[in-house]
Formats: sequence, C-alpha cells, structure tokens
Amino acid sequence: MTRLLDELDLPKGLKHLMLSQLQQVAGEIREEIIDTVSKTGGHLASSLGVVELALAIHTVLESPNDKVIWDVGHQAYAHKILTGRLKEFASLRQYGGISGFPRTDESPHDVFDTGHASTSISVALGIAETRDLRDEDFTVLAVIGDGSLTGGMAFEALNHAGQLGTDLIVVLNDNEMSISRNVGGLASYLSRIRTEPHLLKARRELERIVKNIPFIGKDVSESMRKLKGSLKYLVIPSMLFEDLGFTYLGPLDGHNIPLLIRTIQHAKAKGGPVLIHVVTKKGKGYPQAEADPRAFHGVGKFHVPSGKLLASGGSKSLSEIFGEAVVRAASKDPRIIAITAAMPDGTGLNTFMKAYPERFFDVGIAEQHAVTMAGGLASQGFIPVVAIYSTFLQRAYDQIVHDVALQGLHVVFAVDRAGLVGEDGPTHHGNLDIAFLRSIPGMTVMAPMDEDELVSMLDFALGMKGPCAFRYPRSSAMDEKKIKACPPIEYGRGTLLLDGQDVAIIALGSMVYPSLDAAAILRNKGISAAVVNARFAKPVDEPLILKVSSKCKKALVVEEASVIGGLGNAVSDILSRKTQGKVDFAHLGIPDDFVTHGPREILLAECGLSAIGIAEAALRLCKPGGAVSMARGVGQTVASNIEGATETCEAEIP
Ligand SMILES: Cc1ncc(C[n+]2csc(CCOP(=O)(O)OP(=O)(O)O)c2C)c(N)n1
Repeated sequence: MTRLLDELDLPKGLKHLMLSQLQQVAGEIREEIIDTVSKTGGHLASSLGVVELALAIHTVLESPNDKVIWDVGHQAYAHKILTGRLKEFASLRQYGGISGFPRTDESPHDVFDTGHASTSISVALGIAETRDLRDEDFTVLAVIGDGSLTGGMAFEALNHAGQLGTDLIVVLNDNEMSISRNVGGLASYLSRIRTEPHLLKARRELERIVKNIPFIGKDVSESMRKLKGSLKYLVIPSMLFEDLGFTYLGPLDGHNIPLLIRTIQHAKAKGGPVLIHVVTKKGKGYPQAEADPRAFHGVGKFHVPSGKLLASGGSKSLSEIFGEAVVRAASKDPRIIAITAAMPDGTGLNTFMKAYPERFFDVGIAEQHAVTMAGGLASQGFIPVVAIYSTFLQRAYDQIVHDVALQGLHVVFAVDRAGLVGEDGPTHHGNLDIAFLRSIPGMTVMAPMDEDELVSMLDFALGMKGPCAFRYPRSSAMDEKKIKACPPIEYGRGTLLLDGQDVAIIALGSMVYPSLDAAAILRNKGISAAVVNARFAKPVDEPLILKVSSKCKKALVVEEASVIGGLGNAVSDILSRKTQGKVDFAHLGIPDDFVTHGPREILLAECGLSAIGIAEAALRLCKPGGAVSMARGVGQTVASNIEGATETCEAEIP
C-alpha cells in the first residue's frame, strides 16, 4: 500500500492535510523510524516521543526560513524525514549515509550542528538576535528535553532571553527522562506542574475546545480567537519560567496534534520569549521502548517483534569492567565516591549506584558541576572518581584546570569513549582529551591497552596523589588476550612488549594490540619491530623511549587521539632534544579534522589506525626519507583490508 508519506512534498505538503491525515503520517513516520533503527541502531525512544511535535512544528512553521533547533539532536529523526530525507533515512548513521544528528552540511533545515546537550536556547537566541538586527521576519524555535534543561547553559540562555524579550519559542519536551530517569529539583518541579489540579483542569478545557475544531488548515482565525482566551488559563503566575521573563504555556499533551498546532500558532502570534511545556511519552508507539525507554534510548540493531537486541558478542564492555572495578575498590576504601553526569548506564557506574547509593552522585547533564563538586569532595579528603565520556569532558575544561589541578586535588577522571566512537560521529568522537589534559600542570594521563590494565590503572590512580586521568575506548573485553601478564603500573613508566632492531613502535592504549599485529606483519616482510606500550601520555617514559628509539633509529608513535598535542608530540619533542636528529620519527593518529560517522573499525582504518595501517606506516618510515607525520585523512581510500582492528560494541550508544 502506498503511504501518504511517500506522496507528500515535505515539509510544505503538511499544511494541506486534515487532522486524520496528519495522524496517519505520524503512524507512518513511527514505522519508518522503528524499521530503520532496528537495522542501523540509533536513538529510538527519544525520536519516537516527538513525532507529533515534529509534525506540528513543521505544519505551523515554514522551515528553512523559520529556524528549528533540536537540543542534542538525537531526537530529530522525524524532523529529518519531514524535511526531505525520507529516501536517505535507511542510511541513518551508516558510513557515507545521513547523520544521526542535525548537520548543516546535510540539509538547510538543520540550522545548527548539535550533539552535546543544553545548547539549543543559546543558539536560538543568537539566531533570533541576528533576525532582529537585520530587521528580518521569521520564527525561531528550540526544542529542549527536560534532561537537557538540567545543563547550566540552558538556564544561562533562558535567563538572558527573558531579559532581552526577544521573539523566541522554546518547547520543553518533558518525558521525565534523561537517558535514565531525570534527576534533581527541576525534575520534581516539572512533576509538580504536571500534576497540579488547576492546570489539569485547564488542560482538559483546552483539549475540549481543540477537539471541536474540525479541520487544520487556512481557516484558523475564528478558532484562534476562541483559543486565545482558553490558553490564558495555562499561564501560571509566579512560576520559574514566567519569573525568568518567558510566557509559559502548558503543560500540554505532546501527542495531541491539533493542540500542539494551535499552541505553536498562539506562541508565534504572542511574541516575546514563550515557553511551551509539552508532556510526551518516551518510546511512544513501540511497546518495548515505552516499557523500557532507558534501554531503547540509544540502541543497537534489534528484532522488531520481540525488541530483542541483536548484539554482536557477549563480552563485557570496558565501561562495565571499569564500573565493577570501582565497586571493588569502594568496598575497601570508604573515601571513594563515584560521580556521573547523567550517564550511569553508559559509564558502567550503575553497578556502583546500586552498591553504594550514598556515595554515588548523578548530577544531571552537568559535567562542569560534576568536576567542581569532585574538587570540593577531594578538598575534604574524599577520593572522587568522575566518569565522563571524553567528548563531554571538553565542557568541563576550566573546572579541571581551576577547580582541581590548580590545587593539586586528588580527583580521578575515568575518560570513557576516548578516541573514535563510531556511528555517533564528530560531535561524539573523543580525540582531544590527551591534548587538553596533557597541557594541564600536575595532571597524570594514562591509557590502558586492555581490560586488565584498565583495572590496574584505576587502582593506581586511586592510590596516587593529585589529579589523574585514564582514557579508554568504546570497546569490549577481548575474547582471547595475546598478552596475559599485566605488570604493575609504575608512575611514568611504559613497558617493552616486543624487542626489535629496525623500528620502534611506541603505542598508546587501544593501539597497543594493533601495533603487535603490525609487528607480526612486518616480521613477514623481514622487518624487526620493537613494540612499546607507553601506558602514560603524561609523564612520558623518556628513558625507555630513548633507549628503544636510539637502538632502532626509527620511531613510530601510534595513538587513537588527535595528532596535535598527543603522545606523538611529546615523543617528537624528546627525540629532537635528546637524539640530535639521529632517530627518524613518524606519528600516526587521528587527523587534525572532524572525523565523520560510521563503524569504528572503518574510521580507525581510514586514519591508518589498524594493524595494516601501522605496518604500512612503519614500512614507509623504514624507506629512506620516510620520516613524516602521517595522519591520514578520513575519506581517503584504504587499499588494505581492515585487519586487526579492535572490535566494536554495538549494544549501547551515548
Ligand atoms: C553535554 C552532554 N552530556 C551528555 C550527553 C549524553 N546525552 C545524550 S541525550 C541525553 C539525555 C537527554 O535527555 P532529554 O534532553 O530529556 O532528551 P530525551 O532523550 O529524554 O528526549 C544525554 C545525557 C550529551 N549529549 N551532551
């Protein structure tokens, strides 16, 4: 049967549809999202929850002239379908396909690149101000979830927008969930609004009026007049948003299309900053996601009828192994505290949350606060372990410098999802942490080669003094480990895993095993490679590196991190100071560029960060004149097969 969705000229075509047709389109979009995400993985529950909202927005507004900004953007799948990307939708998050987040280079309807939370109101305000400065006429609307509203930046923007009085619509999508259940006073506040008796009465009255409007279309003026009076009920005096200078409309049923349409129309007509509070069900329309929105927030491939994950393997993720190790450590040391910024599941700290709830803090999407709070805890003799994905730790840089490192406080940073994360793409890759952490005075930076070393590094970090970070990739425990023994961690010391004569491969963290595989490839070509497990990106094991490099006269540093500011820079600095040009040097890492989305092993291989890529780089270095920095651009053809790349872990998406 042909779908209405296939016949429409989107988004314009929505404006001519009757309510029943809009409802039909909502159903078709849901099926499309469920079917696609079951094959590609992605942010299912959040996207299913805003189908009606996206429809209503695109029915009332005229995108791309009007500007719609989706906070985080993980929920923008319906928006993508409604703005001309139905045909490409099957390629969601695939290498070369459309992104899982709004991307300005993908469509003029994506007005800003997003991926990190709590930015939408600031972006919207900036755009609205340019409109006013240029005396233009268009609507700017930001959609922000109740989870993302816990981020301080959202409040900074609300505070400013209210003061400016700019025409701006903010839709608060309240589904009571962040990835896990939303936390904090704001969550309780929104819950009170949802259940307040006089608001419930007003909501019912409004829904009654809307129900009696037969058509959605051009002839809205009469209905609008009736509605305006009724909407006044929904303006509550003396409430947070009103006090910040916003007109508050809500709370509304976020799945009621006519109600949403009328309210957006009203907000547009009203002018000034308006906040529309909609209540939605995360996972709406797919029973398994409604029942467990946490599991279906970011999901791998799954079987649609049962909702069962088609997981790639049974191995534990590094995050889970880390989480269990912190619990073990905390059982011996009551000073250990665990902190997450809205990611208890993703970071593996959910185990700690259950074991030691009194020593566990989920601070909401508030990385800056997480780090400074850790500083406060450490100042009183506790040992906070702050587990944050590399990409989100970027947000807390000043806090690491000013509130932790400056005072030499003992805070342990577990930097998860370091390196290339895969399908979530450039907003989520964690390639900068080594560069930004190494430059902080007093900071120790480590990277484990595998799960055993991860646990040893955690224990080492807990026993240290001062700020300390260890970074590990989005990966799993190895089914069979080539290196069984894990000698104790010594401060600033690496280990020589394989001795060789011709080239020294100095590998960090996730690149150690591919480097050993590369050494095997090189051996078949008659080249004897030494492999050093650097362990520390700061302080670097200068004596070991000098010894092995001087012997081989050629040194290749390999790291899953930006070529700028990483271990490679540190080693090149040592060699140039201490070997008077006697060692040829090359450096393989993530290029100084924003890397696209796609399977992690493909992206790594494109950067040359696979066994074959490393072997090729070593071979080039061994040729006369081969000493170059060799970050390969993503998108360049990779002639070799992908071999020896680390496995991916499909089951969870940040
Ligand atoms: C700065 C930052 N920290 C953490 C995340 C990871 N993250 C992605 S979505 C999300 C929850 C967002 O909740 P909400 O805004 O309520 O949207 P919902 O998924 O419930 O629709 C989190 C924590 C992020 N994207 N950005």
